[in-house]
Amino acid sequence: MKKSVFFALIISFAILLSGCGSYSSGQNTDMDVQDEDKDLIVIGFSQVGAESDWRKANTESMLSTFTREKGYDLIYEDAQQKQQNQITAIRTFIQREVDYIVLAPVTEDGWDTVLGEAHDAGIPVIIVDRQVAVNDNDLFTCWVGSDFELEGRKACEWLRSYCDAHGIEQNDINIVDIQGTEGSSAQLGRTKGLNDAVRSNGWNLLDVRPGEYTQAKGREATAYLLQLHPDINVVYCENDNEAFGAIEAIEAAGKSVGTNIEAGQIMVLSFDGVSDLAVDYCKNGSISCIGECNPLHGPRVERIIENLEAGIVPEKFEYVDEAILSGDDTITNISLDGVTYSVELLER
Ligand code: GZL
Repeated sequence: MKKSVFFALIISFAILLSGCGSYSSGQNTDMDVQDEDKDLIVIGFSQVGAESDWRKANTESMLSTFTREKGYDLIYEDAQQKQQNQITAIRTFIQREVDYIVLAPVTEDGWDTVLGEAHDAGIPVIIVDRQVAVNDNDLFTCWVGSDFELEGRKACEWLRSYCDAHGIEQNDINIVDIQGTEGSSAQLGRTKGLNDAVRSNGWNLLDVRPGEYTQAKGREATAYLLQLHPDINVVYCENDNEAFGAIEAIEAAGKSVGTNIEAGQIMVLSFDGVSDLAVDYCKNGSISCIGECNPLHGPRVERIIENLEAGIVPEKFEYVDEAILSGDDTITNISLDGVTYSVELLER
């Protein structure tokens, strides 16, 4: 038996025992690699976890793209939001001598050493979704994902425009930020988008609490802030699952969610727009505006790998285009830096 297969089995059992999810679309976890398996492109995919609807859709996009029938053996590892599990998975991929590593990094920092090991092993690393902050960008081949700061700026520009259209004074906005996973690109970008808008529009940023992109933490954080700040009129949730929790907390506090903040409703802003529930909430006004965050990176990564297989160098950074969603027709488009973005009206 090949030494690499033996090591793979030992490490795979260790990973399974550690509670991480593990999956392989190919058959090379068998003791002997089948002849036809030798032609498969082996991809090690380290995913953040399964913390949100967005993440599950992102995982599904990858699993449904990289199938054995299409010539791939995808080895998928769910890190359960722990960077150390991702580092362990990457080292496993290196030892299994995969052809490509795809990393969806939980946070930006802490990748130099292990990406250096992959680089030394000559394995191309494709970063998806959130970014990595490394001393040498040659440690990864390319990145594909969202412009998170632009997502935040667009949602805030929608709010600013909505206030103007309804005669609401900008300095009457009392907003709190339910942040995503601390140190992740999505959190850093969406938070910066909000903080810049607070300064330029004269809003009152009353408080900030971690929501970790989950419904439970979103509910807990919002309930806590409602007790501290009874004058909140906007809750800025850094993803939909936090927004679902925030809506529960607002309603449990005897208040109502909606766009009519002049009448005492609390407006909820959010990001992703992936689940039917989020779309329904947007249609009925429970969520006033969603900054779309597109999770379907599977085909994008496949195109990158096809290009690499053909010797074509991919773009170093590839940003995906994303919309602004609302069930309220007050604002039909917004402009930022001379670029106009239409608001996609979700009809009830
Ligand atoms: C954004 C992604 C974020 C989503 C959350 O691309 O990293 O992580 O907005 C997810 O829903 O948990």
